[in-house]
Amino acid sequence: MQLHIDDITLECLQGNIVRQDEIEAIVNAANAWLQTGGGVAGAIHQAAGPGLAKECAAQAPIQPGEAVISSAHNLPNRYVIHCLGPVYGKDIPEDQILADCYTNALNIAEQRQIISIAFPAISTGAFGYPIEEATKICRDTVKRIIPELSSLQLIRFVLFSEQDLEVYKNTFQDLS
Ligand code: AR6
Repeated sequence: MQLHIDDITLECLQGNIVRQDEIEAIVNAANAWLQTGGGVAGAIHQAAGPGLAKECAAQAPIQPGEAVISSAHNLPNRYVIHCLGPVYGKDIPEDQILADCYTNALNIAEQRQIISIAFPAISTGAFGYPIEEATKICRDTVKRIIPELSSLQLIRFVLFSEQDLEVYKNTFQDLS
């Protein structure tokens, strides 16, 4: 699914975050220590190689809602932007913290004049955020920030499962 708002293209597709070859920056659903883990963090660190964890160690730990940027090492991308999402029911207020992840990641991308970024569904795996609620926060946050973007041209949402893609498609179609 593709949407065009102002000069920005929004895409929702099913796939693997480490296979977004033409995207300049991919976003990691990180842990506070910016080390490997399960899900997205495991896939990103495995594909990037050990240099990623080494580079990231100096910036850790990060707080829920925070985002930091690193190079992408052996990944096909130029950068990885690492976001620590809220643990659902624990990091309060989780909606604000999740919104901060998207805002901070997009602001860092703008500062670096990045033109394309791909997000996974932050916090909706090990951190337990219900996908429908998380997707609405993602949509509303991106909608709010779009008028401020000048460098980014493509924002892609990469969903691992077909069901999650359906939720994204249904939620984002409200924007068109
Ligand atoms: N590509 C795209 N999406 C993926 C991939 C992938 N390769 N793998 C999983 N997903 P999660 P969180 C989906 O758990 O909830 C880690 O262990 C997955 O189906 O990666 O923010 C870290 O070390 C889900 O919808 O991130 C942290 O401790 C979404 O990506 C913790 O998990 C996010 O799932 C972070 O938890």
